[in-house]
Amino acid sequence: MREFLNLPLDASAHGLQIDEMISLIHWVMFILTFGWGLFFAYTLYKFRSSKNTIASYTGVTSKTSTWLEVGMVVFEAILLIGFAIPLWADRVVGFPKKDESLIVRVVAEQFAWNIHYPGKDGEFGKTDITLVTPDNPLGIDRNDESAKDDIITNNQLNIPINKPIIVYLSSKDVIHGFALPVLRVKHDAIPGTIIPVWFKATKTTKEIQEQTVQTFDLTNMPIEKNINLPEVVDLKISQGKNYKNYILMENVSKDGVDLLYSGMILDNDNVTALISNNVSTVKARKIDNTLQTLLTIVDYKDVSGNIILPKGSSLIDDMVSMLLQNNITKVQARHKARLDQFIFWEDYNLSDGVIISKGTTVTDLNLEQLKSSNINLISIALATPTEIACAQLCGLGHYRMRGYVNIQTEDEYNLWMAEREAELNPVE
Ligand SMILES: [Cu+2]
Repeated sequence: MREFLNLPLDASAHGLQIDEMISLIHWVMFILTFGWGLFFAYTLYKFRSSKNTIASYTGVTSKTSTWLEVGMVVFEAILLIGFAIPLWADRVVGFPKKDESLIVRVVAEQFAWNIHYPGKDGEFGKTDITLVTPDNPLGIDRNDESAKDDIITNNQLNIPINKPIIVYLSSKDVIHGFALPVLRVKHDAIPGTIIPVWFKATKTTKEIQEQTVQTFDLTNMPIEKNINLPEVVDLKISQGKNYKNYILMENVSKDGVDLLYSGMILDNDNVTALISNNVSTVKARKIDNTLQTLLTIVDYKDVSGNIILPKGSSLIDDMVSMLLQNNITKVQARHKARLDQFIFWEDYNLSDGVIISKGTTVTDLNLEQLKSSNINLISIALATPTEIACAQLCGLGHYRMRGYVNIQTEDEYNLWMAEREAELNPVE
């Protein structure tokens, strides 16, 4: 069942229990759905109208269905009392000893994770809401004795392996969901409350990365296409119509004064401006957002032969307008490979002597270079397999709310912490 559910990799001490619980619940729900489905079909057959022309006023007299229901209640009670509650109790009561753990504060905000380490003294320094600035997101008071050695990081939680971690979770604005999928941690961050969460990592980020290594065959790259760009039309403007999916292709001027500029979207305000200035026709084109997912595979030049859009460019709105203004209406492009969450897991020597080294982010440009050097099989791994995600829709920028956990060996962690401390007290 665990393989079937395709759960993310597990790198925590308590993850197996959670996964087993999830599997168990899926099994039970599968049996329930299947069982009740069969029962439903049986009753449809048994009480079909051709055999039961007159409604029975006594109904079913056997106790089978009652016992079935009682059995289900007992079964679900066992699941809840026997498995789920003990597991939850372990998470909320069985906290590790503070002096054996690393304690950090995580303060969520739209749209970032602020991490606060207490520093050498183990005491979190004072924070003050009036001191909050973009440079001091937690409003830490550096004049406070215990605040002097505190370390603050943004979207980066470094932790040592095999050591209990206690996170004091809170939020500055709305409810966020602190989620560490590979560590099987998920808890809401609620403004005004501090919620302790604990876990222990059993694999380093590097080890997890190693497990995500996969081979990618460049001959499977998305297929090349001939794309027709949207047509530039003379658009008649009239009151009350919606032109929002149109974009201007020429400046609009009246009596030598520019009213609107090329590239503007014909929203209600712009249309009103046109109408009140008696402009009835404009040059415009439709917006096509699907073009952004494409990359050009040849260079595009203007009439004098200058490259205006090199091979490998994204067909974003401005570029599409520029091509159309140069009377280019068709382009050769392919879909982006969408591998930007991966890094290369080997060094590659290109034919022109350039080396793409292990750890570099996979980009479409790199892939083109590899392809032209006839390297087709590449080895890639997830760049941040241990991410901090927000599990609550907390606003329009919610999808940007990403941090990462860096699970390190104890030595690596101590070194990292020493570097942060040195940054705090630069040697004169
Ligand atoms: Cu959030």
